[in-house]
Amino acid sequence: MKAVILAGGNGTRLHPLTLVTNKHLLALYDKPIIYYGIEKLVEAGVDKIMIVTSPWHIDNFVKLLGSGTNFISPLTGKQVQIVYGIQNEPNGLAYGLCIAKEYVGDDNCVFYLGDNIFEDNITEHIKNFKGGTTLFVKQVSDPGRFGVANFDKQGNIISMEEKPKKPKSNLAVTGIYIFDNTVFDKMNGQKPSKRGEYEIMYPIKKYIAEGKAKVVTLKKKYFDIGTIDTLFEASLYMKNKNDNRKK
Ligand code: TTP
Repeated sequence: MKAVILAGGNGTRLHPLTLVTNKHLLALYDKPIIYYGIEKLVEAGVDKIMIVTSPWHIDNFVKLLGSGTNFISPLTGKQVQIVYGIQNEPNGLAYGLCIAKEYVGDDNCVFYLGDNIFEDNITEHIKNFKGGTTLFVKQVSDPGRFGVANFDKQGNIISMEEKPKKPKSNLAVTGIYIFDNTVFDKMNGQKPSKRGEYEIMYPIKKYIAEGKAKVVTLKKKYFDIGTIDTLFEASLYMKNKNDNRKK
């Protein structure tokens, strides 16, 4: 399966670290943030990736990752293919995904926000994907800051709430999604939201209305690198993991 990694955005909460560079190029312990996502997707069987970023930072991504030379697919034993897309303005996740429309073509795709760090192995979920959308949720202590999905015992999503005041569960929607090819049609005619962004919730709500949205709960460690504190916390976690491996 192909993947589209979003690596644009403003990174305002990480100022001044992101005043002259892109959040996904910052160090998380011993690697740039973008490496972690690529490695997890490659582990899960993805061997073609489009990285969508801003015109100001694309040159640095190309210098760092090139055509994917440092990443070998465990399935094919061949180099992973990395290509690039440009999002002129950080005008929303759905807009970023639309840039990859031609690239994805008739395939399904994993859509991944490059500042998400996760440890679960998602190989089976990609292999067994049967269409619709799969969202990955994670237990958090403050679900009111996130999108929260309400779902039945089979994992079918019934409804979704953005930053709910009274969350019905503590399972937050993360930045890892699998979409079938209809996601692009589902974004047709979309207008920017009140905050001026093309929201990824727009196509997701259509999948929910069709009864084609499922959730998978992540069990292992997960970080969303938005702030200096989460960047520091995730770096420390990776250092401890690395130290324990050496023992
Ligand atoms: P956010 O964390 O919502 O935004 P941000 O990274 O710009 O940070 P801040 O809120 O501090 O300004 O972005 C989530 C992910 O999506 C992140 O990996 C950046 C990416 N992104 C894009 O690539 N394009 C976009 O238009 C937006 C809004 C985000």
